Amino acid sequence: KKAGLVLANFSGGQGKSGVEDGPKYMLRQGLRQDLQELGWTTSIEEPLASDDYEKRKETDTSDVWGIVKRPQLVGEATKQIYESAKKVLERGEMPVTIGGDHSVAIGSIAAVFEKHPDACVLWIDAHADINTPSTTDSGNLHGCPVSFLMGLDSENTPPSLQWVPKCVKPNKIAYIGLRDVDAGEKRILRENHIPAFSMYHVDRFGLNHVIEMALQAINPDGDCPIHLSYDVDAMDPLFVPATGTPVRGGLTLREGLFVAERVAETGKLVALDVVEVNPTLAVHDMHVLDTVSAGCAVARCALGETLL
Ligand code: DIR
Ligand code: MN
Ligand code: MN
Ligand code: MN
Repeated sequence: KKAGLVLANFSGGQGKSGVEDGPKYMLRQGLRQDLQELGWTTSIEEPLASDDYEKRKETDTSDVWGIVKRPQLVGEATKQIYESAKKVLERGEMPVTIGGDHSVAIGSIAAVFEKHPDACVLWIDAHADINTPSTTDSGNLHGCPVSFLMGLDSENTPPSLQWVPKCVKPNKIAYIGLRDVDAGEKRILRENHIPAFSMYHVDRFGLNHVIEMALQAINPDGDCPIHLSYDVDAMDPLFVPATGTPVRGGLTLREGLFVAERVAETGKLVALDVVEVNPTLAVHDMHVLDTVSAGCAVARCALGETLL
C-alpha cells in the first residue's frame, strides 16, 4: 500500500485566494502520519513548485479566452499535475491529489485514465463542474473540469486545454451531493444521460442506496478501477465552512465520510482528489479546524480507516 500525495496548491480555477493553502493545512494537520498509521507508505509530489502560479494569477490580466478566466494558467498547472500523477501511477502508487480548486482534477483524472482506460469516476460535490466555455456564467474553470475530460463542446476548448484527453464517457461518471447546478449543466447532464444524484435523491432514497445506484450505473460488474473526486463542499457548510462556494443543505459530516468509507470497501479505489479546502475563508479558527479536519478525514476514510 503506497500513496503518492500530489500537492495541487492551485487557486487559478476560481477567483478566491487561499484555496492554494489547502495542502499545507492538511499536511500540518497530520495527514501524512495518519495515512502511515493506516499502513500506507507515502511520498510527496510537488508539481507546481517550479513556478509561482499565485503571482501569475495576480499579475497576468491578459490570460482570458472569451469569458473564460486564466485558461493558460489552468492549462499549465493541470498539465504539471497530470505529469506528477502519472509518475505516481507508474511507481504503482495511488495518487492522492490535495487541492487546490477542483480544476486540478483535470490533471489527476487524465492521468488515471491513461493508466486505467476502464476506470470510472465518482464526483462528490454540491456542483456538477460540467460547464463548457459556452455555458459557464462565472468563467471559472473549476466549474468546467468534467466537460474537458468528456470532450464536450470541444470546438470551444481554449488552446491551452486542448492537451486534455477526452477520456471520460457519460456512463463512466456519477455524481452525488448535487444541489447547485446551473441551467446549462442540467441540460448537459440530461442530454448525456449522466447518472447524477442530488440531495433530493439522498433524502428520497437514503445515501447508502444512492451510492449503490451510482456505482451500479458506472461500474455494473464491480470490476472497474474507481477515481473518487471529492469536493469538500459536498458536505454542509455547518461542517465544512471554509470553502469557496458553500451551499446549504448538504451532506452531514458522517454522510460525507460514509461515501468515502463505502468506496474504500469496494477495494477498487485507484485515485483520490480532496479539493476546495480554503482556510482563509474561515471566520474563526474553529472553522479552519473543522474544514481541514473534514478534508483529512475524507482521505483517511477513502484509504481504509474504519470506525471499528
Ligand atoms: C458554478 C459554481 N457552477 C460555476 N461552480 C462551483 O462557476 O460554474 N464549483 N463552485 O465547485
Ligand atoms: Mn496564500
Ligand atoms: Mn467541485
Ligand atoms: Mn463544489
